[in-house]
Amino acid sequence: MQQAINLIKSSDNILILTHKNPDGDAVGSVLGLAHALSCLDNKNVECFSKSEIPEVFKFLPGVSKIKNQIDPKHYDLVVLLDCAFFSRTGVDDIREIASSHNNLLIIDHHPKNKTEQDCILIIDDKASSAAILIYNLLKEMRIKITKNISDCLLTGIFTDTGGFQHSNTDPQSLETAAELMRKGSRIDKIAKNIFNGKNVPAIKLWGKALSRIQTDKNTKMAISYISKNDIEECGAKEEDASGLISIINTVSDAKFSLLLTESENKKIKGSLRSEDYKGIDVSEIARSLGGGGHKLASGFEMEGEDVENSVRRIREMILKNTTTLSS
Ligand SMILES: [Mn+2]
Repeated sequence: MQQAINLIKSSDNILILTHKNPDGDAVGSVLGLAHALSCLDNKNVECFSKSEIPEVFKFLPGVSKIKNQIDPKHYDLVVLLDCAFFSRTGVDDIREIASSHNNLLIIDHHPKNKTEQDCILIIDDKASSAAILIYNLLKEMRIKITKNISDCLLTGIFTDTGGFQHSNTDPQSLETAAELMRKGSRIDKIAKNIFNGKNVPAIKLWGKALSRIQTDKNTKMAISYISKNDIEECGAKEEDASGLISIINTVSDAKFSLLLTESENKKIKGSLRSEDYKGIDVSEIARSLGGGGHKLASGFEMEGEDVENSVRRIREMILKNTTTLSS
């Protein structure tokens, strides 16, 4: 931690970036850290996300600071948040950044055995969110937590714990949330923006996916899908499917749930969820399909154009590849 603090203090030009398809923790952590470092003297802080920031997070203060292009200049420090590999940021030619910075700091809470080389790490896979790690870092640096910082970090904790409902909700998450509420942040406002700000096209899209949920005896999963056609017909956006997997995951007699989404450029995106008491590690399934993530929330991406065919194909692959299903 001290090494990271020294590095931050001695860097003037700092670039903060996160994984593509950023979630609330990614966006909240980037902005929380950016607000905090911008308060320090003589720091130029820039933020990057390859993907557009989902509409539901646009209430966060300073969201327009996140650019989707990197200014190709020299950075003293690049901070990678909520992931441990440049490849996760979706930047095509990573050498453009990698060669232009002196130091790399990774702050992440995903379980892993590898990270980028030659970097300073703040990694804790017991932490419910990257936002908690940022909070601890700022406390250690004695940076005053402003309302802007706390809104961003609380959003990160709130979303990564599924609104304090997932099994990663621990005393540290609640204590940190309480601290952030004392700075003036309000969970009800965050919840309203994230869960209750749905537009009609998004709800219609959820309806389509929910109406075709199937449970599968062999794989023990609840599965549904969204095609590009659905998104078009509903007048929705791909990001409107975010959060839907949690509803599919409420099917009681399934061990885990899977939502497949046909996305741009001939890719099928898969989101996997389970619950602690169901005794399954979905990250194992995700890894067998070329993805990764947490034990109870993982994802993968694969080539494919036809989502209905992919449902069949992926079901077979899951049956073949996964040993935990027999447990
Ligand atoms: Mn996270």
